[in-house]
Amino acid sequence: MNSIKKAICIAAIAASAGAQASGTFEAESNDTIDTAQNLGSLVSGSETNVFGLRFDLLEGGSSVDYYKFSTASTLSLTFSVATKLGPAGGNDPMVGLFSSSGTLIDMNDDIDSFNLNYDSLLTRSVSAGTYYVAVTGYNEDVDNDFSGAGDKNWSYVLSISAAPVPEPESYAMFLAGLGVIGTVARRRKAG
Ligand SMILES: [Ca+2]
Ligand SMILES: [Ca+2]
Ligand SMILES: [Ca+2]
Repeated sequence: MNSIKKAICIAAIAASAGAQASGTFEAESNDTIDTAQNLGSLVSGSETNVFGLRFDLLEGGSSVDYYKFSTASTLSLTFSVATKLGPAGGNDPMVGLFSSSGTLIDMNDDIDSFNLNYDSLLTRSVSAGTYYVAVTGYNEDVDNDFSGAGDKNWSYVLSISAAPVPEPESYAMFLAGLGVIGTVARRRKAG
């Protein structure tokens, strides 16, 4: 392992060790944006997990589950919806990110439908503000349907990870740093 790789590894381990993980259970009724469950303010390095249910037999069980959160700065957010049977081709969740006014910003159905992984994964940079994330099931009759129809009768874990979005200056410094390393390496080779 060369020193650059080592430095990157140490940085990655430090970043993961610094993550603040928290967990909670879905609270019914969170079936509309107006009654969304509040997950609070997300900060860089945090990981928020929600254990939720989408079962016919429960009150509100086949509705969309809405969660509300805010961010105080620009963040790169990763939303993952994991079901027990998703990777085995059983359960089929969808995840959607909505603006404070309820407009769908972005969504994901399947991580990899070709390999029968029907769980959901979405990464998106957002500026400071209030947002909603919704979990529902894939509806084979209507594309991107967040009405609550669609696949159901499964439990899920919704995970939201928040990471910083590098500023343009950091990119410039990073590239400058690589340039210096390259120059040193070339000099060493030449010498
Ligand atoms: Ca539910
Ligand atoms: Ca619900
Ligand atoms: Ca899916």
